[in-house]
Amino acid sequence: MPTFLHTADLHLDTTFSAHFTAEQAKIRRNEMLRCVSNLIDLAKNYDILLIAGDVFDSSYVSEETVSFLKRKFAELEHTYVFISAGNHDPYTSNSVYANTDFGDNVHIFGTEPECVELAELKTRVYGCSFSDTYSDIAKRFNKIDKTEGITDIILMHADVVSNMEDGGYNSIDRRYIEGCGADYLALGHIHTRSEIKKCGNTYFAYPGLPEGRGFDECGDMGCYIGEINDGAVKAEFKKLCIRRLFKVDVDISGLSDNIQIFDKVKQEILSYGCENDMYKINVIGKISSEIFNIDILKNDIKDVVYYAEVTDNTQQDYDIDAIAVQNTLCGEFVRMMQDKIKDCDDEERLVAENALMIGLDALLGGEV
Ligand SMILES: [Mn+2]
Repeated sequence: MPTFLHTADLHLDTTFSAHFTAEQAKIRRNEMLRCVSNLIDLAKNYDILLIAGDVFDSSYVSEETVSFLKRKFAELEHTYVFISAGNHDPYTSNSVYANTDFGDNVHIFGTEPECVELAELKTRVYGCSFSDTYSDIAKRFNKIDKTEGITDIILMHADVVSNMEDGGYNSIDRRYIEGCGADYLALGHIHTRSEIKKCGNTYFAYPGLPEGRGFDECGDMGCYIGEINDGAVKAEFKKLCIRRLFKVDVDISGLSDNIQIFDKVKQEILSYGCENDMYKINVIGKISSEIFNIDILKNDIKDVVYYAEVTDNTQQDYDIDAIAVQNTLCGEFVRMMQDKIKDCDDEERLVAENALMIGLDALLGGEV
């Protein structure tokens, strides 16, 4: 009955070049190392540390990252470490895996399925690394012959799809999982954590990344910790991330000054996370462009949270009734559209009202 910590997709040495300055990127990369340092400290309490691929973001791995991992793995006196490399860090002859001695307690699976027996834990760990960006290693695993009293774990970077004939990132499907014969299939590849699921007698899960990197990796991130007893997997999520990312829509309709807008945005984003987190703020609603100033908001919000991106998706808030009585081209356009809207059914009305707004934007020189 081994205990385990299951992680995947560490993506160390991510460049972060899309949104960060070089300085910010360096700091963020170091925070990812900090997160993994905490993860390995936590792993000291477990028999097995399972890492299901994409340890590194690419074939470029810094010397600091390699020596950091060697040092931290060496601290794991009573924990076995297993790594099956993924599509971002395939096991090639030039890879870090082929050229680094990570220590006696660390087993990097090769590019053919292998089994390592841990006699004192009555456990067998099976794994295989990607040899290239694309792979179909799952198809080369034989069904496990169950032995009474032995726990079987498969560690693999794989994409769970509805039909495993589709796709090239080592696709597997539910029929495959049901037939593999493992007690636990420890997966990596999908960056969003899954629940611990079960198919036939096999439990399987994606732990997600321990530290989110972009706004498609939002919320709490961490790993699974648990144990396997007589084929039953009990595991729980453990939060590890240093910072969280959130995407938040804030509706500023009806607000009348930029102080009020800032207060509302601040209150809404901090209801999701805290000052140390990172936010992608989408400002929506109807408001006059005379009032809302995105530069003021950007400037004020950067003093409140660690990182914020702000986009303006507000609509111009026109005083339709006032325009309708004007003796101008805009007035004529509004009166014409209002006549049309009167005769519309519900579905057409939405389209016509939208057309009225777009028409006014065009006539009044706003963005179309
Ligand atoms: Mn990945």
